[in-house]
Amino acid sequence: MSMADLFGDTFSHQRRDEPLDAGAVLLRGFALMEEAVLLPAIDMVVAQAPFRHLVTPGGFRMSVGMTNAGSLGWVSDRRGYRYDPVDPLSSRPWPAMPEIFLRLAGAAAAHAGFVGFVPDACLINRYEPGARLSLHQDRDERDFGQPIVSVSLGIPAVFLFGGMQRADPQIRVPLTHGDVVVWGGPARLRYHGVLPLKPDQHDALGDCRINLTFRRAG
Ligand code: MD6
Ligand code: FE
Repeated sequence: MSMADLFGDTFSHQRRDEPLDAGAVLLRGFALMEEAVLLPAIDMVVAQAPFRHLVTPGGFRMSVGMTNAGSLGWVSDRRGYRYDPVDPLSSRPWPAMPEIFLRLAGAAAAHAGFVGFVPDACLINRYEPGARLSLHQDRDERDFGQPIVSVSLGIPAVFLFGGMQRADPQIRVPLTHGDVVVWGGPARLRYHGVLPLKPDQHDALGDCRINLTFRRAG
């Protein structure tokens, strides 16, 4: 008999693993067991480095609010996309990666078969209703052999998961509070995005979705 059978849903948090494709797996509810520690840790980061709407190299204001934790942070401006050790708003280093972030990202990666994942960058995205993330590849990191761990919190979103070419067909993956996607190997450079968020309410996070994406950037 497994632990989940013994303790039922209280301890298993209705966790389920769903392979999305080679190299990508959706761990439903994986972040729920650490929720009580995770949400205050996000608040700590945001208090030091508030969400801001970055501008793309093409001059468009992104609808998603962004901030970072860790020794490197992802930023965009008229000059391009890059990882920067300094928050351009404060001219200070990004807030340190909270212990719980490292623990959660490492555990999810290991569960998906990527043992020893130690992220140096956590991009924190805040979506309000209507916010979206257009189709893109994550290719600003140095080593594509390292996976990405993506944690969804708050109101639901529809994740678009495409192919290696922008024009390839996409599958739509609904993501809800506590879901974790681990993405690496042959999936590492696949195009992906997030559809415009529908208005909704979440008990802990109100009318927004927060996504943490962990990378080994440097
Ligand atoms: C988001 N995520 O879910 C945006 N990138 O809000 C991403 O762009 C992403 O979830 C690479 C791998 C997983 C992701
Ligand atoms: Fe991405």
